[in-house]
Amino acid sequence: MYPIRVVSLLPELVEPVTRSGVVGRACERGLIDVRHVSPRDFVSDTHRTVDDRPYGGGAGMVLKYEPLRDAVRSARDGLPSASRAFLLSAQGRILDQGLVEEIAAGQGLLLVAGRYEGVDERIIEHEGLEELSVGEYVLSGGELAAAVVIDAVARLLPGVLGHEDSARQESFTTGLLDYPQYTRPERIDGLDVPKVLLEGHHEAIRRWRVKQALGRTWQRRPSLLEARTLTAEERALLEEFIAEHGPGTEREPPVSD
Ligand code: 9D3
Repeated sequence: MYPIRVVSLLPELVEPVTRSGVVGRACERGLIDVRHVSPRDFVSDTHRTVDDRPYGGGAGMVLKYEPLRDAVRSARDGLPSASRAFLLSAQGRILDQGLVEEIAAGQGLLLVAGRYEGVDERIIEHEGLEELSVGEYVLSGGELAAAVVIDAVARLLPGVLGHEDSARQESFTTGLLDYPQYTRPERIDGLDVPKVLLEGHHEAIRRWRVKQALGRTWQRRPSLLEARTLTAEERALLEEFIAEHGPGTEREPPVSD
């Protein structure tokens, strides 16, 4: 059982991911154990105050150190001491599949979700938190980011995915964008399923899929191809794709700074 502890003022934003779908089933089957701890349960003043005004002035409020520290300590109780511990923060390292794999290879996970304008900075050092972002856009707090981390990590844990899906993680198209998928009917609104997929020639289907995955990656996310050494077959299939679709127009514009 892989333990996950979430420190958050709004657990109701995280909980849906633990109730439905792949993660929901993993929870039901006891493969992961997600528990929530609220900083509000660690304050005793009449208004149960968890936030305060920022030193130095400015807009918004800051999550107070003490309730957060006490919630983190409580959440850590029973977690293996080697567990990674993250503060979800727009200032953090951006999550990628490599980090997801590292987290899933560990023994447990602590996630701290901030709210308001942020948390008292001292909590990061004192509790040894790593800061983690889920991408270059602005959220209203860390809870949805925590849900993203839980979902991405849970699907890598032993037994969470069925045999078919876990085999797919090791497939010939890993590190590439997905090839297109189709299901019945064969023709709808004048749109046809590619003929090769209907003919039952499994080797031809495999080559078509690799070609599509390579072609789409080349068109949409060329940086993924640069990070990958292509086999002779892959190079040939990508050349076919480019010959059929033509270069130009469809590539990502160069990144400017
Ligand atoms: C624009 C940044 N701040 C301006 C002073 C305000 C602010 C925006 C968003 C302060 C906190 C937040 C809350 N964001 C998160 O907690 C967060 C986040 C995100 O916004 N983007 C990507 N990943 C993450 S992880 C946590």
